[in-house]
Amino acid sequence: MKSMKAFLQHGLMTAMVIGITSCNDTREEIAMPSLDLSEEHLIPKPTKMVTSNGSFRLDQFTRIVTQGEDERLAEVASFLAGKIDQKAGIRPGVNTQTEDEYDPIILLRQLKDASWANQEAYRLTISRDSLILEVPTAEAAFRGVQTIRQLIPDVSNDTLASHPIWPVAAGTIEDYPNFGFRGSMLDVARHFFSVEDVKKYIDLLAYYKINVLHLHLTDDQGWRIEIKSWPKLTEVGGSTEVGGESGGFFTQDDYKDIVAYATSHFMTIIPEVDMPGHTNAASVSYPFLDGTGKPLKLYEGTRVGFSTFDTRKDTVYAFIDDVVREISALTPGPYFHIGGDESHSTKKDDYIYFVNRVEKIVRKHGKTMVGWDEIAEADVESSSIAQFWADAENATKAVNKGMKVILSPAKKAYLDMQYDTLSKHGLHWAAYIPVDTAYIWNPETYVPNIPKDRILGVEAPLWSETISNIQELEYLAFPRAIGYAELSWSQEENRDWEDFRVRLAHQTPYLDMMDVSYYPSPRIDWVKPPEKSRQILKD
Ligand code: TNX
Repeated sequence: MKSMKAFLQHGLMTAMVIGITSCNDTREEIAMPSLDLSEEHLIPKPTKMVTSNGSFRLDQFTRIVTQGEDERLAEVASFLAGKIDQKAGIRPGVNTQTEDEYDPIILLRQLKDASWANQEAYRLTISRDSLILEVPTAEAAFRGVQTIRQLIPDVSNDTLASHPIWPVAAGTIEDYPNFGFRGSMLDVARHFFSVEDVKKYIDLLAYYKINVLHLHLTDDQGWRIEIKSWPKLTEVGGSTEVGGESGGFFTQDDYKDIVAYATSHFMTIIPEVDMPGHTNAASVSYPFLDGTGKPLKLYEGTRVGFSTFDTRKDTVYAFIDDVVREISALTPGPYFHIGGDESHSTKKDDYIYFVNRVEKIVRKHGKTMVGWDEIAEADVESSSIAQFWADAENATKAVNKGMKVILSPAKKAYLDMQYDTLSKHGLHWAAYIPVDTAYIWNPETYVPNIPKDRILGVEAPLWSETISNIQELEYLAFPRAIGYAELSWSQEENRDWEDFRVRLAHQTPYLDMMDVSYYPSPRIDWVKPPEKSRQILKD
């Protein structure tokens, strides 16, 4: 009964395609249902989809095969096998010997021709016996695999054959990202979050094709990354957090673990050491860094703008050189974020001098400098990147200097803003940001006069003054982060709030399977997860 209901939920059988499979030496005729690919609740919305009749047979006989020279393709195939297991309870073999030529296959094929729109572009061709994912790179395969995961029904159909089958809608998908940079930021400084918390956040973001995680590692309230040459940063500066709780920090091994996990999800980690303001925790640990001359003590409040490094001391730059060197050596991604925001206690000349000097240090260690939009006031190189959060004039200044910008407008993209006046967590200094407001804006035109090719992408920051555990993190990040994923991946003409809100409503089986404490916004008609996926969870 249950599975029949699920079957009807998933799509009506409008055409029958007869196939033959072997099952324990007996041949079974399987009539695969015709499902409508365009009705699937994919997020982000793909660039182009064409429906064809029928569906792919995902079942215990399905195997995954890889073709192509990129070594990481097999890694992506194993990732997919694991996720199919998590969702359906069957684990396809990867590159196993052919058992039966009638077995359905998922083929990940690398095609290195010039016709690809982009290094993350992929093409999916889904028919009864094969699901073919064609890609230029393993990275693109990883993005396409997220689409495959979303296409697999939450419950099996147990009436098509004597074994369960998960029919995947047939047709073709051609897809590529709107922006190459699709990010979120997590503030682990105001409140510390564990390696496990960060990994779970990576899991959730990667499912929606986010490919950048920026970690705000230091602030007035805490220094959260071990620096071997300056051990007091974490011993002293890592000991507290907002509200007087006990703080914490990542050892270098922890950080390596996070970086490796991100890499296995084709995600770039951007480390941020916020300077010359937001530096109280560093200055309490090593008072020579301080430029305020005021008494120093650990800080557990939420004010900003009271701290600064001494920008005219060479020893301060020697210290920064060590910090940038140690973190850069552990970071495979191209970026190092120097913060640079809200330096209200730094004189303007000192601020400019500081940013110019730190930029050279970042370059010396092989990284591209990123900073909050205020850095555009300094004489920065055109290859550096400004992250627009508050001041559109700064963003324009940056573009006029030839720099690219990351869009994180606080009024639209700040995950720490409350949904409304009733929100349990969050701030509202920039705006209340309900789920629709978060989605209904165009990064392409939000800042007037910035051409699209100057926009690196979109990043949604999650500041942690008001959240101290993973449930609270999830409450603010979800479901809004899912909307930012679509804003940064899907082309403008494919984005539509009414269409999105229906697809978002159908994310509940996934979010529940992942035990995500999302905010159940009343603006969404949430779909409850089917019984069977709850059952799998319990097993
Ligand atoms: C502004 S955004 C800040 C952060 C706060 C955040 C709270 C930015 C560059 N600076 O220090 O945590 O507001 O929403």
